[in-house]
Amino acid sequence: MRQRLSKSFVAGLLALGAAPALAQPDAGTLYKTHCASCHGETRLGGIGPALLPGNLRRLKSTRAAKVIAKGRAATQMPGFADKLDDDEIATLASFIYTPPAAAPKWDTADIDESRDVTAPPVPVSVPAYEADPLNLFVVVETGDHHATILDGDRFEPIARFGTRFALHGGPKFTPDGRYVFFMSRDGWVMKYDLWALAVVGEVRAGINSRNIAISKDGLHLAVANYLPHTLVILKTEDLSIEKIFKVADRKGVSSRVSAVYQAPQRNSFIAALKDVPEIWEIATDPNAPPVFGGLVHSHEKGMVEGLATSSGLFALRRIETAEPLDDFFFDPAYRHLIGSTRGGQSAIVVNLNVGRDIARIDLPGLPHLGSGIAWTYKDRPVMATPHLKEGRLTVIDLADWSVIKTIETKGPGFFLRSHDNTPYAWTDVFFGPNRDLMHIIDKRTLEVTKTLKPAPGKTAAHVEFDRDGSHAIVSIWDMDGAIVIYDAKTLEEVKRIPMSKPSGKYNVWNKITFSRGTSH
Ligand code: DHE
Repeated sequence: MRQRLSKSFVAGLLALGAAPALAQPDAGTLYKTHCASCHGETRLGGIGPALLPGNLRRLKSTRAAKVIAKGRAATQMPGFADKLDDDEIATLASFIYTPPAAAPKWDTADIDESRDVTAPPVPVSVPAYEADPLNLFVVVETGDHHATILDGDRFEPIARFGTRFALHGGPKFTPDGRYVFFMSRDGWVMKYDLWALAVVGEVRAGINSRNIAISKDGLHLAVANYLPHTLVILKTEDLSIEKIFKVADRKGVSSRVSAVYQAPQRNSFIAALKDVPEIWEIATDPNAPPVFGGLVHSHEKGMVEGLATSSGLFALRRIETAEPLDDFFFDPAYRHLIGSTRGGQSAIVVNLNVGRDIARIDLPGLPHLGSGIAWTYKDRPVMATPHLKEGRLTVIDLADWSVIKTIETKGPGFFLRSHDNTPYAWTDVFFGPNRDLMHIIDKRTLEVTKTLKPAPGKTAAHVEFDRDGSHAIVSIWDMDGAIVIYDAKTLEEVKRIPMSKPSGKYNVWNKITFSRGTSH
């Protein structure tokens, strides 16, 4: 308000032909005055998220202006409409979408400095509750940036805690199911002790991160970053840095990392690179044979940290592809991956053993391969994937890569789930007017057997089964949302628990056993 008065005062002076006493503050000054204390002087984030174009891709600038004016519910972001006028809000909204003059850096020292590891307030040697620790669900609630730990037998919450802003991707569990790691789009990695029910550490591994993967032995955690172009490997025990790969192809062309995955049978991490036609495989086996390093050219040593090793732990193998591939589905044996091509019209099958493309599958409508699931259909190994731009699922034969069937749905879907103990696969209709529907598909007939509408008008998305596959949990993606528990046989609702936009839920057992029906 004070600024508004001073502006009209300035306008008055101008009308009288006097020199202006005060000029409209520029964007940098506005940012420093109102935003820097929470979002950081260099916009890298602080209490609040980073405000850089790469981090804000998911927020329209008109929406950003609204958030500046009105604040963000259930967060510490206040509204500034009483301090700033519309022009100033628009100036700030546009400023945060402008790349900074100097590219932000996030190197070893920054990561080290951000690391904070603590012991649980009450250390335990057994779980501090009655529930089966291997049938817990971790529910990520992005509405108010919390996570809930749910007893998967009684479907009762047993803990709830605050997380960083905008978690993305599945949390990853140690093989014994004791610890879980979360990642935020701003690069924060949080370690949580599921026995003590306490946060035990945090580190910021990047500025704009994609996802994390844990090694087969649970000792290493890989963080895929868009900004900077790095793949960071942390020690799961204390979140300290083990290695930072500066990501670039053989010729030195730098690349963002789209995602990193654990390949358990191969004892490796596999990374999808956004900007160059290579797939990286990084050994997580201390005794990995020299084949990993055999493909690394020596001129790259100066460019990519840590490439001196050509065998053993973190040895790097590059698999060259005809074009950059994104969004991977792995067959259950982790011998092949299917990756989508840039145009979103087809997918390439890569044989990971021989290290080259072996088939192309015509898959128009932007397949969401990362949500793919596998099962056995008429004695054939198959997978199915939803499509982000078309209302259908495609079922593919994993023996010969042919399309067996296209299943029509009421709109494009995002997630798909099943469990070996159920004949059904559940898929959402994430986009469009039918986003409140959830289709249930019979894996034996490849037909839609039932369509649910758990909360009319609200997006129903993302399903996860409990340990024995007897129940399926559906999310209602709304600030005033819920998780809805269904009997997986009768397909009837059993219970509903209110939650704040529960974006995903993850069952400890299904994750640590790499169930064919769920994401990994
Ligand atoms: Fe995700 C997982 C990439 C947008 C919610 N998403 C993943 C994974 C990748 C990915 C590579 C697998 C990581 C893992 O679990 O380890 N997501 C992308 C994109 O490229 C895309 C399309 C664009 C982007 O902005 O990054 C994208 N994702 C979204 C969303 O808009 C969603 C719906 C809301 C959100 O929170 O951002 C979303 N993605 C999720 C969720 C998972 C996920 C809930 C974990 C699924 C699981 O069950 O494992």
